[in-house]
Amino acid sequence: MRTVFTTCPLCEAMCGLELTVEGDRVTKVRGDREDEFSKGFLCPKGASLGTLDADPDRLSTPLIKRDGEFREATWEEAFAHVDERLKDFPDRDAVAMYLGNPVVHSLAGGLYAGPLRKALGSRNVFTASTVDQMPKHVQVGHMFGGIFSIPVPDIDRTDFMLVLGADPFSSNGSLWTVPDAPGRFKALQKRGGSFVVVDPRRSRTAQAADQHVVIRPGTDVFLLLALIHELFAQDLVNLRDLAAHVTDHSVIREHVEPFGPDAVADRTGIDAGTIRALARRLAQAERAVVYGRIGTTTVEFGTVASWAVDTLNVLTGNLDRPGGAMWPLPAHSRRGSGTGKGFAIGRWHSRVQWHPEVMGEFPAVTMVDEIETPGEGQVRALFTVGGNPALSLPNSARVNDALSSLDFMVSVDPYLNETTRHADVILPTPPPSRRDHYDIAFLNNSVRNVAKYSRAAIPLEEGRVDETEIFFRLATIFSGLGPKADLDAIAAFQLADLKKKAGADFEPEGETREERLLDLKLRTGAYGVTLRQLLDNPHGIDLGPLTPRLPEILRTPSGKIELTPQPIVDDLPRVLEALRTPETGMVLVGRRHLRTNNSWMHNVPALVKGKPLCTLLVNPGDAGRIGLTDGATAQVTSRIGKVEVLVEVTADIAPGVVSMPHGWGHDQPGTRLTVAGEHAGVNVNLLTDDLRIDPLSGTAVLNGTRVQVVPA
Ligand SMILES: Nc1nc2c(c(=O)[nH]1)N[C@H]1C(S)=C(S)[C@@H](COP(=O)(O)OP(=O)(O)OC[C@H]3O[C@@H](n4cnc5c(=O)[nH]c(N)nc54)[C@H](O)[C@@H]3O)O[C@H]1N2
Ligand SMILES: Nc1nc2c(c(=O)[nH]1)N[C@H]1C(S)=C(S)[C@@H](COP(=O)(O)OP(=O)(O)OC[C@H]3O[C@@H](n4cnc5c(=O)[nH]c(N)nc54)[C@H](O)[C@@H]3O)O[C@H]1N2
Ligand code: SF4
Ligand SMILES: [Mo]
Repeated sequence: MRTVFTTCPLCEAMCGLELTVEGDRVTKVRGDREDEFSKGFLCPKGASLGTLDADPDRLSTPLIKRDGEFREATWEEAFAHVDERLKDFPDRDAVAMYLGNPVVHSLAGGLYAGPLRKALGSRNVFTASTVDQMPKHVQVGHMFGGIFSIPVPDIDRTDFMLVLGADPFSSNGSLWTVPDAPGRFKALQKRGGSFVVVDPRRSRTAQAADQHVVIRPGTDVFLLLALIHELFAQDLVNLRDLAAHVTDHSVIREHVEPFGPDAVADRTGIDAGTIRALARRLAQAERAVVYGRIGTTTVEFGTVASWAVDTLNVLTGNLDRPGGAMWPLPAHSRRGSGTGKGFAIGRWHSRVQWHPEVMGEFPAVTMVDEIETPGEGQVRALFTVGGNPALSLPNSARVNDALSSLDFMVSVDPYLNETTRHADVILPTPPPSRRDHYDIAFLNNSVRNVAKYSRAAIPLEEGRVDETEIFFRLATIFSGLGPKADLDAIAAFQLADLKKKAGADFEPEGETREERLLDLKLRTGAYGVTLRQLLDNPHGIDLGPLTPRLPEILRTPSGKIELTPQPIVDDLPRVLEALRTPETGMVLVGRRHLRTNNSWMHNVPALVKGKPLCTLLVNPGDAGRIGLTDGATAQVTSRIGKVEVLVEVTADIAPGVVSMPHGWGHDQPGTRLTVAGEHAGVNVNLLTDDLRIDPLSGTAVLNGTRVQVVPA
């Protein structure tokens, strides 16, 4: 029996775990109380890591489909098969790749997702970002110059926080790595501060808030613009130390002129007095911060709304300031120079719908167009990597049809699920306990600067292949080096090159290719931390609270924060038109539950037991009018499709709004998900509309779908 300390890779919170390992099994999971960052916090998902790890449905060897049936294969066979079949697709654009959420949660993804995409050399790259946070990348790209320069709420030092379209008590934070978010919100209240939640649903976070502002879905952009309007109207703008770092802020006033509180009250469902008071609270708090997430990004005006969030942080002088919105500085990153080339989209366009590329990818919703539409450059082969587009993309009935029409498909995934059942080859990734961990992505969003590395809690079994090696191997296959290239030699060559570029005069240390790469990044990083130090500190190293980063963080040509980027200004007439278009009728929004993780953890018994989680929340008034009762089945219809779903009548959802979580619908044939199959639920993306996107970022509109609800 051994105790091993590691980091939970399941959500963005980076909780430290204390694992009890007996033989080759994790038999107990506790929050690591000595973890420098999470101090023992643990949620039910983390607690189930041992069960998830040992899930009997988890694939342990590659599968190759022959004559319609999956057969087990060796890794050599699987890679050789992929290499061979790829020769049928000499046009690289005919081979697409979809990268899903778990890719950002692994060292494999952190180090090799970029090289993998590059090696493939196809323009048809899609990721879960365009059903999630792409508006944030685009907005910070335009304003600050760097697509990853997303400031996060410094919750531990703020006095007032305005939260829109996020439920961190359930999601544990997003684009915001904040272990024990509930504890931190409560601490904020305890020290005399407060927070307000804007949400059409009384979420767990809204229940704990000092004020819950109920909003009509999809209208946060109007509320946010009205708040900016009020800062000017009530003479509350106060840039404090930011004045030297921003372009002319006074011009914003004119842009938000049509969006006064009286003009937006009807459309948002929030009275003008509430909006005015909110603006005052925000401006008058000594330290305040605005934070928006899913309800502000997977909506029609996601990029403008995201811009408005950080513009409020600027106009109240709360950007880059303790207690405001601040930029972390991870140990593997270096400080910037303060200027750069800036950011633009549309360096190339998609073949069918002419969507501009954003961060080198096309909107996930258009993957289907590229598969379905004949002609030169048509996608005929697909690699899915840690993604379940068959459930997670809008109009998933169409996605399913498209996947089944492909000539060749490979999935890098531990499960035979709704997506991978369409694959010809499945390359299974090892369970969490078997892999080394360092959070390349989430340290960028962390509420404190910390560093932590942990080696696999249990060594990988003989003959199994780590995800880092799967990525590397595929990259060499894409590069034409064949299925048996000498990875160590290539890695040594790359490391030498990187060493030279970084001007490093030391030999990076580590037991694996990835450790040496990480050691190089760390030692040339902002703090000069070494891999050795991280190995000696299994609870992580605290590098202190976030510190101001202006102007060094900026990468705009002007060396200033661009307050009115042209693409944002150009989108405002569309926002105004929407404001003037009255909207009535029932709309559908999403939600998350603490015991779920998108589509792929419903196979863990402890997480799906008890009351069904996949229900349609209906307000009592609406339920009475429609003739629905608690426990009844409703038929929900949208432009796209029709589903039948279990009803939960509750005053927690606003009138005129229904809510349904995503990631369910595990009743598809040909999968191997025993437990999830018994708790199938219904796929909400049979209703969401693949034609609705935020054009500035290519992000799907997942909230505010128009639906009709009747008894089934
Ligand atoms: N209607 C609606 N739809 C939504 C959302 C919503 O709010 N409403 N949310 C959207 C959001 S925010 C997101 S991020 C997307 C997620 O969309 P996806 O990323 O497409 O889907 P996930 O459900 O995260 O599926 C993850 C896949 O990775 C596999 N996997 C698990 N662990 C590993 C691993 O270690 N390595 C590899 N290679 N694979 C692994 C799982 O088996 C599963 O197949 O869904 C989006 N879809
Ligand atoms: N337990 C759990 N944690 C997760 C995940 C999970 O599936 N389960 N997924 C992870 C992923 S991939 C992500 S991206 C994050 C997301 O993290 P969050 O953004 O915190 O996610 P949600 O819990 O979906 O909260 C979104 C809230 O927005 C509300 N909402 C919907 N439409 C609107 C709108 O138009 N305006 C406003 N103001 N509110 C609206 C919903 O009612 C909901 O309460 O969570 C991550 N963490
Ligand atoms: S909050 Fe997230 S990181 Fe922490 S234990 Fe739960 S799933 Fe893991
Ligand atoms: Mo996400």
